[in-house]
Amino acid sequence: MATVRDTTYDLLRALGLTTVFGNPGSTEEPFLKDFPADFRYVHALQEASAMAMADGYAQATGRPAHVNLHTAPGIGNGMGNLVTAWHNKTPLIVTAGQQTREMLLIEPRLASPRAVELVQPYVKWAHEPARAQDIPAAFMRAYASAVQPPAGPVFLSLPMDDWGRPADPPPQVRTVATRIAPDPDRLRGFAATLAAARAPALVLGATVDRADAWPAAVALAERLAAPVWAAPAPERAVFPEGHPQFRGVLPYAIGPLAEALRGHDAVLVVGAPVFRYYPYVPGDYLPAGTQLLHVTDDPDEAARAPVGESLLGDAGLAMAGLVELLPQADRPPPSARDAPAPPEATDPPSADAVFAALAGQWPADGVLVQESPSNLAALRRRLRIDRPRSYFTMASGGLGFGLPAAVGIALAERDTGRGRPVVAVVGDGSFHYSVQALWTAAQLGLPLAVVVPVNRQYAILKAFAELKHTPGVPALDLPGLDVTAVARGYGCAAEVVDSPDRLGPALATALAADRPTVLPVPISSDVPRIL
Ligand SMILES: Cc1ncc(C[n+]2csc(CCOP(=O)(O)OP(=O)(O)O)c2C)c(N)n1
Repeated sequence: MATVRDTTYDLLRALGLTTVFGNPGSTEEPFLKDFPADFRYVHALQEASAMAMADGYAQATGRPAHVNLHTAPGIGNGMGNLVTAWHNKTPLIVTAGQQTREMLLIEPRLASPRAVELVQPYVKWAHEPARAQDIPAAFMRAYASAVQPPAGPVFLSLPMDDWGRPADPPPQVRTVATRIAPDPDRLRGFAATLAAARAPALVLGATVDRADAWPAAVALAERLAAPVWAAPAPERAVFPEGHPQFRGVLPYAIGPLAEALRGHDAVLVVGAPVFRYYPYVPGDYLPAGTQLLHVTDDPDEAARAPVGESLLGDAGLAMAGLVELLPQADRPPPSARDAPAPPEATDPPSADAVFAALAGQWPADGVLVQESPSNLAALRRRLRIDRPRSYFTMASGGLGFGLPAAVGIALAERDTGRGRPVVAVVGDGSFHYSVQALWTAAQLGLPLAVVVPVNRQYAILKAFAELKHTPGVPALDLPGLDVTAVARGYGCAAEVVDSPDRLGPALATALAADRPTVLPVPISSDVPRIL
């Protein structure tokens, strides 16, 4: 007779979920026992890394991923990157073992008495099945919930004694839609506003990339002859950044953002919150006389926008619909941005000079994973992303995502056969939050290159302290860290790159290797301004 475990593994097979990211414990062993040969366990040394690897893998494959963690303490370790997965809108099925049902009442060691509350509010659905036999159908429901818009993580708490119980007949393997079409009447209204605008602008968010909607975005921008910005702090690239109409990323503060949009009578925001702000710089949300139109597939995002008119719908369907409804604008398109001036040569080099060298050697099909807080503006100014699904960072502001996410993305590049080179740029502070992901990359033999700009400080926090007039904050310097030794300890190749000229050859060697390579690059300790 089939057990709950047999039926669950069959369902996971049918759903294409044969990779499990995780870190095992006693409460997971009954699920993992006799681990089937057609499944793969991606072993992370800590749950924060398991969660972000699964996130990166899901984003890069465009499919949900399964991450199996230890009961309450394991979930606790993974929580920071669960927050990030929620903001990234990544469909993750997070499962954790639970103590034996027989003992739950008396709360034995490793019981998670309020397991479904622990993960709140960063899941779309959390459940501990009332009966062992409900586990397979709960997986089916978890899958359907995770992938529907807005996609996101879901959680199942699974008592360890359930797996050997006799199963009910298997649940139906169901499908659900992952795109929602916009209301056609309201879309016509949006088109009429845009057609009547004198100087419209387009602001695009990460959902455009998630929805594979770059072609629709380019068609719409060209139809409107409008400038295009990326919405503030975007976690994905959204538009060909070398396109003459692309203006860069909007500032992430209220006053400066409104200032950047001055002169536009209609602003269409697609696939982003309105807006993702960070430092509080008061001001009007929009310049006087600017009307904002908002397309999102997330009802909560639509509800919390402080200004504008919102329309629910898929970014790609909405933009393609607008292209059909709009006449070709008869104004000249905006002219291209100036290329940045060559960097100044200093010793040690500026981050700007290092990123200029990186841009000069960038592989055409390269994938950039970024967690380099104070130097982000320099990186994005120098290195223009021109292809979809080629830039990833976290939407949340939580460190410890970039390095493990890059491992998951590099694994996805190998599994899908695309084989694109993956380069992570991770600050020397950010590097340490989920550093053990390097071991998984080494075990998997992934040719991941990790460039670490070493400024020996939390520079962005110094910039924030200056902006907010909070002098004397402790713990903003990072002496005594040996990135090379740490990387080698986890099985990576590592080599200090002490001049920008040497970055190109070092990168080429790293990307041709059969294991990950960490490249610390000493940079100047100048603190870039936060805005
Ligand atoms: C989980 C988490 N802990 C702490 C912070 C606060 N924080 C934001 S940026 C930062 C420093 C990052 O340092 P580094 O990676 O060296 O980059 P730099 O600012 O020097 O460019 C810290 C500690 C955070 N964002 N997330």
